[in-house]
Amino acid sequence: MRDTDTITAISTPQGEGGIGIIRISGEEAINIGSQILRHPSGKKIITWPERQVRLGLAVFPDGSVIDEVIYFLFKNNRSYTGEDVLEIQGHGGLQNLRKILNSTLKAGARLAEPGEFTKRAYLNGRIDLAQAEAVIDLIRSRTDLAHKAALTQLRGDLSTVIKEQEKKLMEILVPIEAALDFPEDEIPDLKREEALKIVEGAIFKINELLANADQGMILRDSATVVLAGRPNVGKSSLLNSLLGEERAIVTPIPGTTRDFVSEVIDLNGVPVRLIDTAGIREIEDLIEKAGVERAWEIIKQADLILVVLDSALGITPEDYQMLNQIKERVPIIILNKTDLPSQISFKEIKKEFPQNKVLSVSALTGAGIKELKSFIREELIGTNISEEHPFLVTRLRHKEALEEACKYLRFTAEGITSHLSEDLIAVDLRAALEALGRISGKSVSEEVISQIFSQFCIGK
Ligand SMILES: Nc1nc2c(ncn2[C@@H]2O[C@H](COP(=O)(O)OP(=O)(O)OP(=O)(O)O)[C@@H](O)[C@H]2O)c(=O)[nH]1
Ligand SMILES: [Mg+2]
Repeated sequence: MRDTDTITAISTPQGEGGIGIIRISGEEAINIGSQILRHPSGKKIITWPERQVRLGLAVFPDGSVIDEVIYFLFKNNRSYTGEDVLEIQGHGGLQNLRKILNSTLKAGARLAEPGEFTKRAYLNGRIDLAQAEAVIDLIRSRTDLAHKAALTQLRGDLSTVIKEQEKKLMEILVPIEAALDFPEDEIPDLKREEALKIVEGAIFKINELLANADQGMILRDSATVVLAGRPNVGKSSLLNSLLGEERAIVTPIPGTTRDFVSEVIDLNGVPVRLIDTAGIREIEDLIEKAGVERAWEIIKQADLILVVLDSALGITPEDYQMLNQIKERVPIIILNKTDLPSQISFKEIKKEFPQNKVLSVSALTGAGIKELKSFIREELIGTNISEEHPFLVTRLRHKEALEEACKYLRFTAEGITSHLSEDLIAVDLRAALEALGRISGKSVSEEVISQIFSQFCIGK
């Protein structure tokens, strides 16, 4: 379904600002502009040159003046949406921009839905679905690396790889389908060796993309890292130290943290949601008990668990109990308070927990914190992601489509080698292409599209 009505929205954040932008897109953009814009002299605007910045007045359709503005027009074949787009830059400020917006509505525009400008860009073929998704990822990116990954996708790197593979696979499918549709024509049999090479090449490429999809999703969405342990071991102090600010309350009283505290930190480009939890212990106090239950829920869901121990106190039976309880999650063991005389031998603990990484830090002095940060980063995304050109699959939607494409390509390859009939090979090949088409948006339902664009902000 393609909406053709003309949409309008304030595209800049709502609040005070030097300027604020209103965008109008659709067939009626110029007509609406004629009703709500005037020359600085107050005269009506007759000519609408493309891509030229003009000074003017924003008015209500009855002629009363709202603001002094500049405006410019992009014609449909050279605009973001692929339609006529009129952009009006007024003075930033809620009242002012709302008045201009109201004027566009009175002149016949409809308020845009979230992401509708980008949705139109997609529906009009300006960008594919993966690129549209990259637009919102770029806006939402929280770190430099996440920003670069989104930009790489926006500029079409993922789309290009997918398109290349689709094109090659079509070279196999088209002659098979032609032979099926026109059996009387002389269409040469499938060149099985060549076809197998193409299919195996596609599998290889897709596996390359899948290899770092989990890391890509962490970059886009952040990973959760939880600080867990007995009361008073220094979890909150560690959160503050990693964050570089006094965010969580720290006291010498065990049971200080009740509800969890969560902050996003930027670990050299990797966004990490760090969560400080209530100290785990058997307790009667209802509030603390609720905090402990919540801590367990967070621990269960975290991508990475850091179990903090008080090295000055030694390992207690509660520490052992906790470490054993989450053994299969292989938590990282953090020996804190190493500025004090230690009761824990590093060697011994390594011997007792050979599967777990052990790190020594002091939240108080900051010793070992830098190393802990690099360690968490490496645990989450490894070391082989390009800093300058992070080309990664960053969405579960893409990962699942690639996995499915790969599965059907393997069937296709098996079919080719086991001399399956061409019509059956074509079934698997079509399924693989359908899965790949979901990434670019060629084969997605209206529902998926709506769901993707509903995550956008209004005006984008
Ligand atoms: N010497 C020293 N003291 C520390 C260090 N880290 C924390 N402490 C102290 O240990 C006490 C408890 O610290 P918190 O950060 O509140 O400990 P917690 O694990 O969050 O405690 P709960 O919230 O009760 O679970 C405070 O008095 C801190 O100043 C450290 O590295 N060295
Ligand atoms: Mg605490």
